[in-house]
Amino acid sequence: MKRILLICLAALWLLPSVALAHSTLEKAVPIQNATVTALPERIELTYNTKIEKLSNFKLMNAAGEEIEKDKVEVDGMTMSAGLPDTIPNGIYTVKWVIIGADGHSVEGDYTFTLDAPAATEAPSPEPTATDAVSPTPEPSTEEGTTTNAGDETNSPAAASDGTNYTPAIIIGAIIVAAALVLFMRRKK
Ligand SMILES: [Cu+2]
Repeated sequence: MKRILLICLAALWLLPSVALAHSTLEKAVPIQNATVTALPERIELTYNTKIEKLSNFKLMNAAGEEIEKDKVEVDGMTMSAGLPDTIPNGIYTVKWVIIGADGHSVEGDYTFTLDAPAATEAPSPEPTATDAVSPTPEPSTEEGTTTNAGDETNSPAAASDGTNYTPAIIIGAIIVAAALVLFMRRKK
């Protein structure tokens, strides 16, 4: 009886340490729940133990869409992946699944907020500025393109018509004028 009790006590005493033996996320870049003004080059997750190569993570935006990033590299207690140069401001979730040192699969997630000041806001006024500038050249270029388009479809025919008729009319007029001059001269 005493033995069983001891084993039970030992088991109870051991249970929390077994639970603690699961690998857990210890350090993250960007930091959990942080608001960052610039995106780091890589997301880097460091655990309290070595993690297996199958460990992986995803970066999701607020809409739950996965953000494309480089392949996850696992190195000892850390896994990381390079990020795209720019992603829009917003709340992002890092969803990770690891195979810990004890062979157990552990998953978790955390969020961080990207709030880059000028980098993402500057491009939006610029297009409106160019929009304000472009309307004045645009009509002229539009006219240019429409007349060009018209030339391409109409003027070859019109030009060939013109070159067919006008010289003929001019030549005809010259012939008539010459004939008139000759006729007048003969009459004299
Ligand atoms: Cu475990």
